[in-house]
Amino acid sequence: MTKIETVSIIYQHPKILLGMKKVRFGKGLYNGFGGSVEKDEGLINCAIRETKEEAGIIMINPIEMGEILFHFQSTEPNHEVHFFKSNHYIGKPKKSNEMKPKWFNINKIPYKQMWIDDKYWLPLLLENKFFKGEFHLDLERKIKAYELNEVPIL
Ligand code: 6OG
Repeated sequence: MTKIETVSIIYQHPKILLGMKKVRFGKGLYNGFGGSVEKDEGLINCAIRETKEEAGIIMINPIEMGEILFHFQSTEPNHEVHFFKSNHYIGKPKKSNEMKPKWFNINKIPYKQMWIDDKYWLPLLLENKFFKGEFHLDLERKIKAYELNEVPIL
């Protein structure tokens, strides 16, 4: 089984908006906003809905920058994650039950408190590069193997 999910990063140079995840998968880590795509919902609609639910803001013109397939050594299903970037939004970021939003300067991204894969794809996203990849994580959620490539267009 494969779960299809989105992650959205708000980028207003020189800052990005991340959220501290308070529940479930990735609890205690900063990540973009997102979650699983619902039945009959497109990727972009999922990205917008999840960001609204988790950070209270409406993303304007999110762009899909990358796609990564994650394999886990546990019973966790594979995650096919689609990464979006948006430079504009409506509203004011506020905390929800799932996430506590916080701005970070791009020179001070808290990679040590993020998923191990983030330091590979996030710099590409911030440089406006499209990417596609696959990561295999072990039981300690360290990287066993990975492949990540820039692609001309997704
Ligand atoms: P819920 O299923 O709790 O949302 N996600 C990942 N993000 C990163 N950086 N690395 C991963 O694999 C991920 N696997 C899933 C997708 C889970 C959220 O976490 C993202 C969703 O936004 C190592 O609703």
